[in-house]
Amino acid sequence: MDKKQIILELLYENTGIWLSGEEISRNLGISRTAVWKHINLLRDSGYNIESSSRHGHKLISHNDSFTEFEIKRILKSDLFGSQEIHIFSETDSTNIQAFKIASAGAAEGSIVIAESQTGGKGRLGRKWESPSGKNLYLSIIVRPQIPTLSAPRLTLVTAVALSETLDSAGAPGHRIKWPNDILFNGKKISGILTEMKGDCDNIDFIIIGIGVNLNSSPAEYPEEIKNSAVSLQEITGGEINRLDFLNLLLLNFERNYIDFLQGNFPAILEKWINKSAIINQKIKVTNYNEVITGTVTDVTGDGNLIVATDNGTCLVNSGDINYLQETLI
Ligand code: BT5
Repeated sequence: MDKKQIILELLYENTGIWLSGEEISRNLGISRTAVWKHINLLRDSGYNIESSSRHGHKLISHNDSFTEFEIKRILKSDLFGSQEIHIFSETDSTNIQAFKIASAGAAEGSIVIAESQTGGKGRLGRKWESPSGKNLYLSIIVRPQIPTLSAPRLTLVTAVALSETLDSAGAPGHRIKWPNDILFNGKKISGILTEMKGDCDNIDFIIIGIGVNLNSSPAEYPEEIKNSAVSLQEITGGEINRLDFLNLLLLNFERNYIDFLQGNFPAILEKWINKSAIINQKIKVTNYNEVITGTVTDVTGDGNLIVATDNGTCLVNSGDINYLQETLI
């Protein structure tokens, strides 16, 4: 561990208490001038540290930016976040970076986080707006030993983990929208983009990309989505601690993912169906140039929709849906 990290640990152990420069310098075997240098570097990376020539140094707070130290300090999950952690202040897309890292061999449980994305990806070449320093842009690397055809189930597993996290973070009134959105009062708070490397027989890895609007405000979005996006802060009225949210999300994801690997997908799907309230909904499905309208009568064991239309029953396994008669849950 480098000296800066050790000083940080000492400061955390003594949060709110003065720690003399002399004690730190003795502990680390470095000069007091070197201690000041490290303290200043910590300030630059978002730590609010009070210093006095008489008393020494005291940690007051941290500004909520993502650092490996903070993530490791806060995470309670066993696997996710325990492997490689890559943090970018700005990158094209955390999914693109995760894909590169996974291709180079990163283990299951590795994560990629960015403060901002210049090319945040949605599905089908769409864009995910990613204002800086406010939200969560996360990609998780998984390497499940499952048939390739079961891979799309992971989007539903992730949606359930997100939904449980939003329940405890102050937005229990949200709704999962098939296949990969989370809405609150009809506005989008989160989206999931699952990408895979593998062939018909074998999955090499899957990247689960999650974007959640945590502290952004409408002013930070382009005109097209100003009225259709919402953040958790707007819902709860208070600032969201992004590290706490990340911890909760990874814990919920880990629990559901292990459940999924152990063959309990039906129970996860049931939670998904409840939170999507999709059964009996009248919907319009757009899939490239094809549009169908009808009523959802059931959800298959894989999370596909069975839709009764005027021309018979259809199985819907991709596309975008719109509710024709909005029923709030
Ligand atoms: C999604 O696509 O909803 C998947 C979004 C996944 C984003 C994460 S961020 C971390 C990781 N790295 C990436 O590069 N991506 C993932 P889709 O269902 O296609 O929805 C995209 C549409 O949502 C856009 O066309 C906009 O209408 C809308 N949109 C874009 N940004 C938004 C935002 N921040 N909040 C709400 N709606 C947004």
